[in-house]
Amino acid sequence: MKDASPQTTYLSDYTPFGWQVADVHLTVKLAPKATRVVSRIHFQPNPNAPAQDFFLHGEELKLIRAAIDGTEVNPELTPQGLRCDVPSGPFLWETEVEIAPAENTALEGLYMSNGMYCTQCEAEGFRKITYYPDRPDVMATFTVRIEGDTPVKLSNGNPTDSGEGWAEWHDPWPKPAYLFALVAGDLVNHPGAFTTMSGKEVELNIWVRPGDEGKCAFGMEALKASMTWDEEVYGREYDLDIFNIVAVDDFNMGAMENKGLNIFNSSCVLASPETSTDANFERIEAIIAHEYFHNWTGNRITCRDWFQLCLKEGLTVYRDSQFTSDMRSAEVKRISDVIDLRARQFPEDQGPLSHPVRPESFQEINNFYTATVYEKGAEVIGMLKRLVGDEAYGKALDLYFERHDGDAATIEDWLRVFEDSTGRDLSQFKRWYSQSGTPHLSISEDYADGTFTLTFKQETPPTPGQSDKAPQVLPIAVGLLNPNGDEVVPTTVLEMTDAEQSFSFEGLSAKPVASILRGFSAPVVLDRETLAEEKRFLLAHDTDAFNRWEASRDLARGCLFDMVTEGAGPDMAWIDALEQVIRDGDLDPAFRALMLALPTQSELAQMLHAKGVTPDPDAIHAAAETLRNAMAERWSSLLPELMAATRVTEGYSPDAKQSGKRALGNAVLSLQTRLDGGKAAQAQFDAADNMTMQLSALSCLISAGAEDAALAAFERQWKDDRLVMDKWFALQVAATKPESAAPRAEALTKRPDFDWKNPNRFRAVMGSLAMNHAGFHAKDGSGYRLLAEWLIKLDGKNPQTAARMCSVFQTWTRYDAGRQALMKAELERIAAKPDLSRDVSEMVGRLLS
Ligand code: 0A1
Ligand code: ZN
Repeated sequence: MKDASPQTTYLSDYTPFGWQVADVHLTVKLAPKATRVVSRIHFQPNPNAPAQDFFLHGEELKLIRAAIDGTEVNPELTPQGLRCDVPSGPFLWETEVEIAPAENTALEGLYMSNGMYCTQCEAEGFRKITYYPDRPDVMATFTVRIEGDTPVKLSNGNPTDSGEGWAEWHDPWPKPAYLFALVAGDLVNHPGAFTTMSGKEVELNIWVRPGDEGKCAFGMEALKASMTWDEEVYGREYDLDIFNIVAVDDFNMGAMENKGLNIFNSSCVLASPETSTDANFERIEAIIAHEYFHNWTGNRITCRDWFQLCLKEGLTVYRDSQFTSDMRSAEVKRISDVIDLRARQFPEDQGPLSHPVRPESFQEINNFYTATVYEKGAEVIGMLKRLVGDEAYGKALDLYFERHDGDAATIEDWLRVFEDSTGRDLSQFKRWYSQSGTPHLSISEDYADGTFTLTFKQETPPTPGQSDKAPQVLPIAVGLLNPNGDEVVPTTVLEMTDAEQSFSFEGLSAKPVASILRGFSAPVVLDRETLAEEKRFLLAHDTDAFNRWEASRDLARGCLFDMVTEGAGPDMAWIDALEQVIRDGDLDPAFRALMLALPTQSELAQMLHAKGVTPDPDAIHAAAETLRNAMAERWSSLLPELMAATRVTEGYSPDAKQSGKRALGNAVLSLQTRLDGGKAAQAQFDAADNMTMQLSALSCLISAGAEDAALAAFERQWKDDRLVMDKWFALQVAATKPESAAPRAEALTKRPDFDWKNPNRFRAVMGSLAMNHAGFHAKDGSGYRLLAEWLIKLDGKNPQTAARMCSVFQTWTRYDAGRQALMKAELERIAAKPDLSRDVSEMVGRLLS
């Protein structure tokens, strides 16, 4: 268990470490219950640091021996590390510690997953491996000797030597300890090779458990594509002789960018058509790219301290989204990213967990690997690029790599690069990093004498710890259409800096229709009272794909709002307007599939709350069902036609073209299921030869309540495949009717294969429960209760994953008094758990504050 009295760390308290580390030499003698780690570290005084005690982080370590320049010393031990008197000049520090990887269920530090040794050191896990200044601004070269009887032994950098029972690695690039990695086990590799732009040969490997070799080919191609893309678009070349990826089954997050040795949650790298959906393939491609891109944005240039996390994460997410846009459809990627931002980041920014993209304090840094740091952090970079232009962005990035290679940098460094290379003053722009909350943007329009004027007002509601907000720089991309649908003003980026600001367009022959915030050019909530007729016009004519989608989404939101609040019926005018888009065979099927999805029920709850209506999850669910039934009935003759048109006849490929067709076909299947009770879905399930078709058919059957036979067949077919069974666990809870969600989740937890210590399996059941909006918010509190019970249980084993899942309660103050009381009681029950981890304690504290 971690420290019982949580301490807060502040950005403003930053002080450099008093010593520099010249090099680190580690010998790791592996044994499940008693691994010995011998460290030899050359320290020298840091001339740029104030005087301080020599303190090294270390947690849950058994110190066997410590020595300075060969003489044994007796440091003072605390639960967080050790303090020791040291010479005033350079010295050699040596320790030997003992750790027990087999008993490490927190999956942080050195642990075991299915008999394999692996590490996770970001953010502060290295201190569970040995005593060290475990902070990102201490960078050193590492030499690692691994001893043990496993056939494969890997670490960072290049392999230097090996023999019977040992292997040595050397990483020539100075790095912080959070990028350290070690893997050892009975692994097999899927090999590959890459020639870099300067002609260097790089050996590539994806290491997996025997049996998984057949699921590596796609990941390998994605890796090569990422390496090529980073050379072509950012001029970044790989810098070691070897690049290894390892798949592990027990992992708290998606993947980790350790230098030269990326470690992946197996769900984020293993892929085959039979076991992975199109969405899995796309995600795997993006995560492989993300981790690879970190080699420059994160590793070569790292962060000075953990408050600067967005420096590497925002930029790397931005880079991976550019990559996906280039590999697939930029428009579809943008719409998907905004759906995700609104689903995950907006609730965070608009609730008790709201924090700036660069937080100013934390108790447990692992709680800040959030959608705000990652996804809003990437939006901020997108805005910067929109403001300075593509060419200036490219030049600024060149300067960033040139100026800061080898540095542990800050957001100030990042912005200074843009200021120096463009001559812009970015002091106001910097508020995007310090001010939390989502700005609301309202608009009024005026047309007179050929001049069209748009007046914008921005306002950010208060967030925890920030009651007053200053105006932010907003790039607002606008285009104007004339009444017959032709574009008269192409996309123009207006730069808003004041709380209220007007922009005029002259020389127009008629009042135009404005398409505002094209491409979602700034992460704001648009408060715009537009007539439904104008939205339908944009849905039909906008040249900007994002705004075309947004117009339809807005109509759907408005319709559901009226259904919930006024008992109105479905908006048939919207359904008919949408039909024109869905029928348009010239449009990308992936785009049409996105057009068919309704706003999520959680998004509707947020909208109702923002408009002063207490959201009723059951009423929202009922309205969404009624609307989807109406769509199905209205299009009853169109649906079979569309399904036929999306049929893929050639062999399976996860590429954008085929997966777009399947996405549209499956969106149509879910409507068709409402008409035929699951007949078409059952036929698709029986005939499916890939997971995309099999799983979407199963999902339809579950929604229709006709799933028993298919669920059993699926289980028989896939019971030995852990990742596929995660889907089976998840879907039953996510797609079932609300009243069954909690009972079903509870029943699944009683199965022997509910291995709750595996984060993927835990999330499959509990994460899906939270995704079933009306199910989680069941009026009797059964959803809240079940989740809280399991979070309490998980906290004792894996605080990080438990803490991250506490965020499902982040919207608790939106709901009615009864539900609020139930959720509050569960949060208080969690808070009262004896020995609660620092991770969960911080989350629950913030949720209740
Ligand atoms: N840096 C990784 C994410 C990551 C963060 C923390 C982890 O353990 C606490 C693991 C992975 C990334 O952005 O991909
Ligand atoms: Zn990352």
